[in-house]
Parts: sequence; structure tokens; C-alpha cells
Amino acid sequence: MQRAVIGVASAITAALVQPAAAWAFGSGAKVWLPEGITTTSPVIDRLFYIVLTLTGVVFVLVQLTLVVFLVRYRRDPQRRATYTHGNTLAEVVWTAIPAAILVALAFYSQGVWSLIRGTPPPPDLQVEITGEQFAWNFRYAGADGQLKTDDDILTINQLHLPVDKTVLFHISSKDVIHSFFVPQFRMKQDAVPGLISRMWVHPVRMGSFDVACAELCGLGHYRMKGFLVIEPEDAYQTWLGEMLAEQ
Ligand SMILES: [Cu+2]
Repeated sequence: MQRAVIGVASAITAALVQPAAAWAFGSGAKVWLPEGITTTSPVIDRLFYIVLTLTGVVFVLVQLTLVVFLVRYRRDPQRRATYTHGNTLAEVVWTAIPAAILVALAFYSQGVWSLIRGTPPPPDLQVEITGEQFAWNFRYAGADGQLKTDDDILTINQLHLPVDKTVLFHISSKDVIHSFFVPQFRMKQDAVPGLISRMWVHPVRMGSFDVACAELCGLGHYRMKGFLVIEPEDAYQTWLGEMLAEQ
């Protein structure tokens, strides 16, 4: 019995400590998460692993304490129940320490939040994203560099971005609430009809990635999938030229 408890406890600890160690030693955040490909993804991952480590340690401690109490105070006909008023010191400690941790986390995460959701940096490129049942529509500016004009370039489910450029998305929806989600961005933004939400990214790695809809939006939700390609500027311009020719 004791061996089984120790076995389970060490398995839980390993599952929690490994990602924390991976983060601490900089071996990338690939233990649980796909690779991060933007300038802000390491910042988000770091916050995630800090919260995971804190809650993981508390979880293991609480479960171990629970097991210890279950065994130590199990039914014993020889023992009489005693009355206790509690312990003021213990109550102050178990209130003050979590409060201090939460306040510290609030300040720390506020910095991350304002970086990601505060005023976006000046964009090199702006793309309008419109969700609809069940596809992603992307709108690029044409030769005039302005969105919402006659020479705009429209694509369906095909999102190409140049690497190392700041991109500002304007996200909305035609019908129901969708959610624009690229796991490698570590960002997710609801696409709400009648509302334009902004989200910016600065991709630093090239490759092909999936664009998912992260909001159950109807029967075809599962097949609402876009394709993101992050490529060098010249390849991006070539692709945009091809899309223009198809309009
Ligand atoms: Cu959807």
C-alpha cells in the first residue's frame, strides 16, 4: 500500500517537475506545448510554467498531507475524539502565503498582459480575419496598402505571413462566434459578429501551421481549418501576387 502511494506521488511529481525543469534549463517548451513561434510566446510559456509549478507543488503537498492524515487518523476504537478551537498561527500562515503568491502573480501577469494586449507595436502588415460557418476569410491590402478598398486580396483558409514582421489582425465574424487560434502563437481570439478585435504577432520562425477555430460554432466546427505559412518576405510577395492574379 505504502509503495503504491509513493509510486503514484513520484509519478505526479515527475510529470510536474519535468516541464518546469525544461523551462528552467531552457530546453524549450515542447514538453507539453507545441513550439512557440512568436516574440511573445516565450513570455506566455514562462508565465504558464510558473503557474503550473506553483499549483503543481501545492497539489502534491495537499495530496500528500491528505494521505498522511487519512492513515494517521484512521479509525481507532482506543482513541477518543478531542475538541479543538483551531490554530490561529496556522490559519494566518495558510492565508497569508497564498495571498502573497497570488498578488505577486497578479503583478507579474499584468506585465505579460499589457505586452500582449496593450497598445500594439506599429504593424508592418495588417490582415483582416473573418470567421464564418465554416471557414476563415483573410483580407490583405492591395497595391494601395489600404484594407477595405476595391483592390483588396481575399483568400479562404490560406494565411501567409512574412517572417520577422509585426502583423496586426482585425478579427470579426459573419455569423456566430468563432475563435481564431494558432497554438504556436499561444494566442486565441474570439471572432464576434459586429465587433472587431485586434491581435498582433511577430513571428520569428518559418513553417506551416494549422489555424483552428477554438469555439464550438456549429456542426462543421471540426472541419473549420485554415493553413498558416510563415515564409521569407520574397516568397510571401510571390504568393500574394498569385492570389491577386486569381481575384
Ligand atoms: Cu468556428
